[in-house]
Amino acid sequence: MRWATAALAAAITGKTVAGNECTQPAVRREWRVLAEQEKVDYIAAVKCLTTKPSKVGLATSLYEDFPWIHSQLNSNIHFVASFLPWHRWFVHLYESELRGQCNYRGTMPYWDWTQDSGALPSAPVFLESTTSGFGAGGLQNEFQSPTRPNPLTSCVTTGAFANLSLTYYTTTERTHCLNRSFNNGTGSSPTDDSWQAALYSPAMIANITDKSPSFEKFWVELENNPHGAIHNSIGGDMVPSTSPNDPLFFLHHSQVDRLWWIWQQKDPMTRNSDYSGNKYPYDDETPASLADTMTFGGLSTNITVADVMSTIRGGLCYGYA
Ligand SMILES: *[C@@H]1O[C@H](CO)[C@@H](O)[C@H](O)[C@H]1NC(C)=O
Ligand SMILES: *[C@@H]1O[C@H](CO)[C@@H](O)[C@H](O)[C@H]1NC(C)=O
Ligand SMILES: *[C@@H]1O[C@H](CO)[C@@H](O)[C@H](O)[C@H]1NC(C)=O
Ligand SMILES: *[C@@H]1O[C@H](CO)[C@@H](O)[C@H](O)[C@H]1NC(C)=O
Ligand SMILES: *[C@@H]1O[C@H](CO)[C@@H](O)[C@H](O)[C@H]1NC(C)=O
Ligand SMILES: [Cu+2]
Repeated sequence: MRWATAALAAAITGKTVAGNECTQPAVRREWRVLAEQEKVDYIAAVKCLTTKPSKVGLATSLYEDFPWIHSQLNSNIHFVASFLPWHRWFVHLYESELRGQCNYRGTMPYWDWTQDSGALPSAPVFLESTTSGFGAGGLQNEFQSPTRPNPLTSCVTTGAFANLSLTYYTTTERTHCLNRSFNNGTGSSPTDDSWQAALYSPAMIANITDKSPSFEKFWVELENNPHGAIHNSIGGDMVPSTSPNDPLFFLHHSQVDRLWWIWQQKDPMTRNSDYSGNKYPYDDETPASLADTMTFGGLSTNITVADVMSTIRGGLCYGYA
């Protein structure tokens, strides 16, 4: 982490030089430490993506390419070893489009939800500011509208994304509002209470990052527990395979990537190439390898897992503060 601290003052953008060497990694920061203007700029850039044309041949916007592609590839990118590397590059692609298409000058923010465990809906990301907040959860008794196709839909009516209209729901078209309904769990197990707080508490995260000796152990714990709990506790659009419909998806996955980065920083020489597990879902026969190809359906060329094992090599040049 030494270099990240040293570079903090100087680097807003990562610099790469010939040979793809990253000399000055960009620093990704937590949402709540951003200045108000930085939040405004980030959210304006996200909204700008909804006005740019698709890169993958859809009739919808560049913004909607992300949920669509994620959903198309859903079964290849979850419950497999490439869960972390695939999502690392996916978040990087999103950040690159914000910067390249929408003049965003900052870095990808992350949302450290450990700070909100036990009080999820009060997290600052859910503030209702129309310029700097992602809005609160929606209401199920909200008015009927063309974008509310079923009574269980909780349209977000506050914050900067109050009027966001989304086209895709899993692999089908079903135009709908941004749907967000906090899920307090069923109460059937201790972790179901308080928005499954125990699954992403600081203690749980410390346990996962400190006590996972191998990539496989670390990834499985991270994907199944905190990662899944945040998707399920926010509910609505964060649940189906089109979860990148909710702009919070990217702050969530930036945090997931950060936890991997933290785990790697504990022993970079070993962990920047520690990769193992099942290549395909629910298949113990085929082991994953660093040479495996990952595909992004038109958002990017194919890359290998090895390309993204380090955040300061290949096409990547960032770290976290
Ligand atoms: C949503 O649309 C309504 C009606 O057009 C408008 O008054 C409001 O400012 C919009 N909200 C946002 C966050 O764009
Ligand atoms: C969620 O469950 C917890 C624990 O049972 C409870 O303290 C809290 O009040 C509940 N919150 C809501 C909004 O239902
Ligand atoms: C911490 O991790 C160890 C090893 O994975 C596990 O056995 C234990 O149950 C975990 N404790 C908590 C509180 O999650
Ligand atoms: C909104 O989310 C709820 C579950 O959280 C789901 O039952 C409902 O079908 C969703 N609505 C749409 C339009 O996706
Ligand atoms: C990219 O990867 C996909 C899936 O592995 C494969 O079908 C496709 O042929 C690859 N494309 C190129 C240009 O290699
Ligand atoms: Cu995903």
